[in-house]
Amino acid sequence: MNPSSAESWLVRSAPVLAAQTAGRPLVALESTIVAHGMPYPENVRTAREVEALIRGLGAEPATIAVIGGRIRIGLSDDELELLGRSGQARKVSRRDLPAALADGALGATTVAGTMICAALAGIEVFVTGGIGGVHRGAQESFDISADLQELARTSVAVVCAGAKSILDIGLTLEYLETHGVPVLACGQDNFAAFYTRDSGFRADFRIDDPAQQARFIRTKWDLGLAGGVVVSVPVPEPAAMPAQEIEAMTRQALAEAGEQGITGKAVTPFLLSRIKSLTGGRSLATNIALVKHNAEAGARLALALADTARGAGPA
Ligand code: PSU
Ligand code: MN
Repeated sequence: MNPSSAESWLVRSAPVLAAQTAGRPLVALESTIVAHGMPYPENVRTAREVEALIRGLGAEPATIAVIGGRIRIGLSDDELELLGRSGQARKVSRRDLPAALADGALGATTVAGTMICAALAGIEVFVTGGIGGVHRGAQESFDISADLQELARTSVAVVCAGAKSILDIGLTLEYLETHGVPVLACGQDNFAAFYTRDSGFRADFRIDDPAQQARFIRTKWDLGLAGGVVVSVPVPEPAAMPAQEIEAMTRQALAEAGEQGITGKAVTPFLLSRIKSLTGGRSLATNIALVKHNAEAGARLALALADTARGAGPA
């Protein structure tokens, strides 16, 4: 890839440009969670609150989307509103990015899509809700999120509340191990499970301190070990869903997806939306709480990473 040819596809917002020029740390945010992961108007409200939290901690948020044939790094309030309420935005992963740009379509970037764009824009930290992963029954469906392959190749730290609990978490961790993607747990030993705190699987490394997380990540990249790092931050205890309840709802939603023949990129939005209805909206409140919590962890990590000079080597 020639970075200078990619640069012509990027449009940075004025605040993002100002932050980058001043050397202030940036935090990338995705837009699939806005367009496909949450209903309107909670999606747009949450997106704005997440941006404000990051700004309040001294980093600059950069929500990423495809608008008018360009990759937009940083959106205005009107653009967020457009993405959140249009209902027409495409879900844009690695596969979809060239088409969305060539067509001039409105595109909401997934974790994979956002990682690509963040890396092109020189942003090292990205906050989401929960990463995609290996779906339950993947031995039949082959449904493995492109997020995992992206983590294997694109050098961005992804702060999340683990992998979404609709997935096979054990297989997701196996996949990440195979591809050399370290999973750092923050605040506990185990990998988080999105709506709940504990997936029942130990993370590879526990690092609570953002400065130490930053050292780990910088060392990986200094060594030329390209690829992402997963930073797992459990949902705050008061906002977590009861594990048994969420598991029962997940099984029901999965069964309905099967009956209705839902496949491909429609699977995850369908499951999140069904679980929201089945829990009477409580899973949405959990999702909002965990994203905000991740935003704080991501802003702290971005500040710490900015303090570790690129390529500086051992202290
Ligand atoms: N986190 C959330 N809600 C979401 C997502 C993440 O709290 O909707 C999105 C991300 O964009 C992620 C996508 O990349 O779900 C996974 O989709 P799939 O399983 O089709 O790869
Ligand atoms: Mn999929």
